[in-house]
Amino acid sequence: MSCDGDQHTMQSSDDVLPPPGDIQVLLLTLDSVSLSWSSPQGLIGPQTFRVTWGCDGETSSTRVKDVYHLKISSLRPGEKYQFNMATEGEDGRQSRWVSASLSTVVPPRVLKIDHLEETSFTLHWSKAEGMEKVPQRFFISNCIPGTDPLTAVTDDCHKTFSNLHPGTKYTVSVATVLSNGEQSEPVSTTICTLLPAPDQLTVDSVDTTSAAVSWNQPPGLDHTQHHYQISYRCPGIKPHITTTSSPRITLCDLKPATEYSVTVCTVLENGKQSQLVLTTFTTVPTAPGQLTVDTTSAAVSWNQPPGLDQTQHHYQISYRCPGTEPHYTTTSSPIITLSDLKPATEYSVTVCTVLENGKKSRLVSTTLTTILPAPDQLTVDSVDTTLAAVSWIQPPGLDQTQHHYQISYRCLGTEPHITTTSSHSITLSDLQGGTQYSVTVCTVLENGKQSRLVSTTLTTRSYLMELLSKTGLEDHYENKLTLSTVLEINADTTSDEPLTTMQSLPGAFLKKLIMANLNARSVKCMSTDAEVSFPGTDRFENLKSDSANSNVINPLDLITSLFLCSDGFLQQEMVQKMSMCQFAVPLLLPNCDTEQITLMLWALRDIVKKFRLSSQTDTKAFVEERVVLSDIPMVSFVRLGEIRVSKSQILNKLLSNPQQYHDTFVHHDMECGDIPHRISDGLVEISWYLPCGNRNIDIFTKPVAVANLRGDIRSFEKQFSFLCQTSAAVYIFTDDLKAYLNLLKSKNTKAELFLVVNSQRKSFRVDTLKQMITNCSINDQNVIVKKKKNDAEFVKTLQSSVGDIIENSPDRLTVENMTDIARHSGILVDEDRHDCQSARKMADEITSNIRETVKFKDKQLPLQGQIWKELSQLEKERCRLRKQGDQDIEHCRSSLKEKEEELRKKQYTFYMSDAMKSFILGLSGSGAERSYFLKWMQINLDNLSRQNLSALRDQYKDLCQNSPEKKDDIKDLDKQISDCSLGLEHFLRELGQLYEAACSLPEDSPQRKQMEQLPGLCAQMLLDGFPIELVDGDASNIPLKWISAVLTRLHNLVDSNSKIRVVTVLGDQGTGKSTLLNTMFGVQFAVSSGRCTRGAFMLLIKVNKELKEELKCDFIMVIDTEGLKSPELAQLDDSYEHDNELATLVIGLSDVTIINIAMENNTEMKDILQIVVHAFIRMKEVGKKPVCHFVYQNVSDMSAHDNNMRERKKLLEQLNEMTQVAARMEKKENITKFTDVMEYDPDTSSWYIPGLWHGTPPMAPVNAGYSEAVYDLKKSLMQDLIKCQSNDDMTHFLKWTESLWESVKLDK
Ligand SMILES: Nc1nc2c(ncn2[C@@H]2O[C@H](COP(=O)(O)OP(=O)(O)O)[C@@H](O)[C@H]2O)c(=O)[nH]1
Ligand SMILES: [Mg+2]
Repeated sequence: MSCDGDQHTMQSSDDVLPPPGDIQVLLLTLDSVSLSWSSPQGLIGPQTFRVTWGCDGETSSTRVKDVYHLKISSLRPGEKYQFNMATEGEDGRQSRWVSASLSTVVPPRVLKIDHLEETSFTLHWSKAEGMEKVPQRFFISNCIPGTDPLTAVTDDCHKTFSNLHPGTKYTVSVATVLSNGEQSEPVSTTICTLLPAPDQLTVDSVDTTSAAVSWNQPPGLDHTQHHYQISYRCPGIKPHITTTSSPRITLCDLKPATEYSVTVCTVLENGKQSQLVLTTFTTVPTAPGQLTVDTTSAAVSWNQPPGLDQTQHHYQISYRCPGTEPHYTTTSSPIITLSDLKPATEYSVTVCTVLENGKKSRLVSTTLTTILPAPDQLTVDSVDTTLAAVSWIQPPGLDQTQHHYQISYRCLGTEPHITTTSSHSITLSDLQGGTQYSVTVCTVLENGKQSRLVSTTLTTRSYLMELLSKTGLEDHYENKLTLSTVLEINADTTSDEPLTTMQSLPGAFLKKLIMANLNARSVKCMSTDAEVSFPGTDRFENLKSDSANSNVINPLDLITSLFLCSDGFLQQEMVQKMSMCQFAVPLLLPNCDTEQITLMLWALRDIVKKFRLSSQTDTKAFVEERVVLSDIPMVSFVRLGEIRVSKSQILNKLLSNPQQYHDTFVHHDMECGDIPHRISDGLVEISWYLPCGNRNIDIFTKPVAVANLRGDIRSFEKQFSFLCQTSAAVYIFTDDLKAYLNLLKSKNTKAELFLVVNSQRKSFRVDTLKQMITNCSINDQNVIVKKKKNDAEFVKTLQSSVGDIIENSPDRLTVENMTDIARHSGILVDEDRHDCQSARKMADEITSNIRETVKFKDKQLPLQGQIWKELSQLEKERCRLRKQGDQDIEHCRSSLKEKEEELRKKQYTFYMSDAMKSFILGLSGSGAERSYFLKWMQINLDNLSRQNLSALRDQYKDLCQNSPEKKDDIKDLDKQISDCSLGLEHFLRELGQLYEAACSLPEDSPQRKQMEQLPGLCAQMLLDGFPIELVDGDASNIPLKWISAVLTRLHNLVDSNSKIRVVTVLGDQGTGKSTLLNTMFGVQFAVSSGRCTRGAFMLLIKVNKELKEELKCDFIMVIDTEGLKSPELAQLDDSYEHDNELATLVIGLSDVTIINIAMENNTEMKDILQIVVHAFIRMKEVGKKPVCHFVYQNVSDMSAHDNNMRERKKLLEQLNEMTQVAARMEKKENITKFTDVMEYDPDTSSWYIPGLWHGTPPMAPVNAGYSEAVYDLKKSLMQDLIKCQSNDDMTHFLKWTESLWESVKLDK
């Protein structure tokens, strides 16, 4: 509390001392005041001051020393006082007075608000304490902050303010004013007027999910900015809050049949809120609602009306669709499922509540529309390359409703095709092969209403898969056809039934191909047209239909699909036979599905070709080469765009020797050649032209390989660029010059490019040709123009062009060396498969160490050498005791036995050689790897001996033919050849000797145990179709222990199902015995002109399940003999005896024996027969009577059979004579004629087979007549086998072999 005071300085008469400084009021109360001052100017040290105060003439005084403040009490309140002050000196001197005045006035207290209203309030206060009696008034100021104050003066202690703004803050201050005009400090307070709440809150309307609420604007707010805040909630839910500036609101999204409370308040701009006003309402229960609607049924539900919890009631429902009478039904629960509705129809449904007394509520209603059902169970029934059949089931409930279906189908990235049908299925046509389609179907009503879509996907068959399934090869796409299944004897083997199904085509093709039949490519189904054209039908009807096309296949497609479905070994066999037929063979095999291309190196690897260069003509020397290893230049022929001429036919003419045309390549004019190929485009075939050394015959004097790409190079760029990099020249056939200028432009090519164009075409223009030549930088000389209709001149031109290329091609690439380029171009190489590679490594490991064959055999295959020969002789001697002289028999035998045992021991001093260890390891591989290993061994060894032996063989042949009298030289050469030759059989022989030697060891010796696995390996080889040596012709012995162990293992391996029939061929060396068997059975006995191994090889052919019954056997054992020689040569050593033994043994073993006689070697025939008769007589002894066939080879005369009737008669007479002589020798007087010892009918058992080659080798294909004649013989053999009585299995065969061999050894 303070009061104002005024200070002023009073002048004194004596102005020596300075007065005190300014006086200040420190504190002022009703009856006291505290003053302070500062020390006088210029004075230092303690001072004394005199202070006087007074009012109304009444004064008081005091003196203070050394302080500068003073509290004065006991003043009267509300009075004005004068204060004076002076500095007093010690000497009594005094400064002048300074003075100040002030009043003891106090403001009012206890301010209180009363009657606060929206626009008014009353302020109360009390007089200051102690001033109750003092006459006073009050000064009041009232203001809204920020505005000018309103002032008033009052005597009362209260004041009422009115006409205020609602909800507004007012500051009111009050000060005391004394009658003398003195005014106290004001005291103030702040008051807020009330804000009015909304008035008359009303619920205007309530619905199921909304309600409208309104109110009046509260009074006094006309001029005040404001809005309203609404909050509403139902029990258990947080309130929703919203605002509005108008005095009404519609609340939405409410729950039906729920009580809501709503509050509203006014809100000012400053956020001040009025009191809340509240109301409640309950939303209306919902009308019936739809739960689910289906095609023929609908579930409808509603809320139980409020308030009926305790009252028995149910509901009545009525529903109808337009134009029908309503259905009525009742339910006690607030849900019902209406069924048997019509699909896609609008229904109206009404529900009312019914009380027990029958009183009904008002109706609530709703409508619903049943769904249009979509087609059911959409199924893809069948798919082929361009067609797909799709079907579905008519959806339920549409029986009475007119409707159809809309089908839409598309493949990725194309516009959908849309079509409609009224049936429940459709066949989509014009699809693309090997493509995925999505298909959707929906139901459509007459009014256009559509159901939801049902969809499915389908993938059309690829052309490849289509073809494979048509030809029954589908399963073999993954699971490749194997050679041994193809070679199996089955019902078709000798059947000549016409082919009726596509599925029979691959089998028929293979059957013919395996027999090297030139007509293999012409296999086709019997024409179905013939069947249906019975009299009366229109013969020309068939001309229109295209149906014949479904049952035919282009030979090229058949070949391609078979190669795609065959394993490496069958591929090799196919290639082998195709090449014998002079068919082109696949070099690059395409798979049009996977778009992979394979270089067929492995498949081609077994082709060995002979040819003679003109320089060799005089010496009769020739070149024999494995074609994939020889650097024969290759020329390729490709096509750009569509062309008129048949490129393949031109090539055939190009390659055909003048005297005889041959279809090397399949072409348009061949049977079925006009059927479009589906899967063979992209195929590159290869064929070789090889000279025979006769200039009058040879088209080219040096060998050349010709490659032919099927299809347009624009689609097969990979193949094209491969050919450009591997060929010496590429001939591009094109008719349309304009179109493809750019394709050749950027070609990276090593080959010389030739353009072959047809000036016969209308589109031919010289200027375009010129432009193309310059554009593609093709040499002017390298354009070959076909100028005439006739091909002859054109072919000549091509031939001379190719001839030039052959002469001048420096870089030549072997097929083997094409692999890098292939891999580089993204072309697979068939030999890259792991099992082939690992097998090759193992084989190479063995054969790469072979430097000199003789040394290698001594070192690595020591058991079969001299020791084994000695052993064999000892064994025979022990039986025959020819050299015994006059020694005691028993003593002699046991000493021989001792010697034998010593030799066995000696055998065992050789540890198993490295080569044999590796060989056994290779044989122990699994499945394909083992077969690859054996094949690689054969290939490698064959390559080696070709190098080593060719010269020796040449000499041998020369000597035999030209100077047979030089017997010693021949004998010497024979030994050399024998020593130098090294084949798989030598390794197998060594296996046998290892085993036999181990057999003489104690049973539990580890070495013996180790060898016990060997027979199993060899048995497996037999099952795999490899030939195994039965008689070692070099030692002229059978390793009996070994053979019996192998056959016993085999017997176990096939679960004792090892009944066998034996077919044997016997005949002079080089008369085509092996070729005959290979042609007949598709087997691979070694074929060679100068081979000098001797002995007998056996090989197993499976009999198919179906035929086992009829043939009464599981296998056919084929025995090929080698090295039977004419007696003069044989007598050089003891080989005559050997041959005799061999013949006896094999005839004894066989059910059917083929005596093979080359017609030109007629004179030698009887010598062989002599042996045979002896053997047969011995057979008679053991109760066996084999069938015998005489096969005369190289007889192509049609009348051979008739012409030779006399010959046959003579032969039979001679045979009978021989038989009698032999019978006498064998002391079998009851035997008088040949037919006593064997089944022989001179007419049916004689075969005249034309020569193998049709034309001049090496370009001659196999004579179709040869193949057919061999086939006839085969059929006859099969009949013999069926008639055969015996029922022997492998163990019988073994016993037979043993006892036969015993008897052979005993023979003197
Ligand atoms: N010219 C001609 N050669 C044949 C005939 N049969 C086989 N050859 C060939 O004669 C050679 C020897 O054939 P091969 O079957 O090994 O006779 P093998 O010693 O009796 O087994 C092979 O080069 C055959 O291609 C034929 O009928 N005519
Ligand atoms: Mg042979």
